Amino acid sequence: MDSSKVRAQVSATLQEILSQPQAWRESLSSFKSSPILETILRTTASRTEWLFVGCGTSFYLAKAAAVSWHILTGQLARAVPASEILLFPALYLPRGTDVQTVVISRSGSTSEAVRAAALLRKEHRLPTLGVTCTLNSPLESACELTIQISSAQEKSMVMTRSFTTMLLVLQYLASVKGGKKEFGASLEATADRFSVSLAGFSEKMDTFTEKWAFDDYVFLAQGPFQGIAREASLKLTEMSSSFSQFYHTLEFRHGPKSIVGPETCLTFFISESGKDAECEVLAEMKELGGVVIAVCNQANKFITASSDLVFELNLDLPELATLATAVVPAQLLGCYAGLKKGLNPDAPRNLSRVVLLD
Ligand code: F1P
Repeated sequence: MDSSKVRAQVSATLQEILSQPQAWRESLSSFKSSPILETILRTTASRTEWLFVGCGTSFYLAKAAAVSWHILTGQLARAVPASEILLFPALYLPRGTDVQTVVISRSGSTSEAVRAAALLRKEHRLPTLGVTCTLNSPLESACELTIQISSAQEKSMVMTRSFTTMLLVLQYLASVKGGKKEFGASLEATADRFSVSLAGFSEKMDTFTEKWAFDDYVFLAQGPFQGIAREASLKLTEMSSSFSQFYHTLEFRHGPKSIVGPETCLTFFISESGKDAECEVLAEMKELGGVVIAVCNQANKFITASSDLVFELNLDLPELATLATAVVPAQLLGCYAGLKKGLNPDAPRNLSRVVLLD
């Protein structure tokens, strides 16, 4: 067995990536039957606008949750980094609207997130809902209500299953709020359907990273997948200390494509509704010499012809229910690219598990 495989076996991060379906199953089932679900629905019944807040991965989760909230409930929803709430609150808190805030933090201790929750609640008198994987956290003390998802907690520094699990739980909440029962059932089916593909995805990505070496990574997506592309880019940077960028897929033509060459790895998250236009960009970047990874529900002949590696989710589920699964190939890419560089994805350079400020 080669050294990267040996190290992969002891990588807590890799084990957590591979344990995601189990965490999804447990967390959705306990959230569904928890009294907090009814309490949240009752106390937020009159809210018309939702503001999702977080830092780092939890901010990208806020983005994916906000877009899901809007689609499933029809209500206005936005996502902002906690730092914006602290530095420029007036930009995000229009007077006279009935805003529900949701502050997300795996640790429940990130200073900016906890301070933003306190500011929103105490100074702006806005209702605050915390979402965390940690029991008895400072975030819980700062918020009126808290969703705790302890079965998604991680040993690792880098957030993987906590991201996907918190996203699925927030999407489930949105499905109940929006009266979309079937969508809720789709989320519950995700774990069983996706677990069939996960080990194969991991092997494919391991082989791919062994073969290639890149200077730059790019993650491209449109619509509901934008938050996923941003999180994918962060995973790659954190675990492999590599340069990585994210754009809306069609925006990439407007300048950024100048970096494309054989040392550039471009990952496309292909949506169903934007598939044709996104596939055109994918083919163009292949023509320019880039190495292309496609993540899609089902590949068409254009994707197959122009990609070096294809991850088909193969989920017979609504597109929005596939967001959490779509990020998994990028989690694997970050982990295996880090191992190949001789790094330890469990202990990324310069990072701490929580950013605590004085
Ligand atoms: C947020 C976060 C992580 C990041 C880093 C520091 O943590 O920014 O996304 O990987 O290790 O913390 P949290 O507020 O969700 O606990």
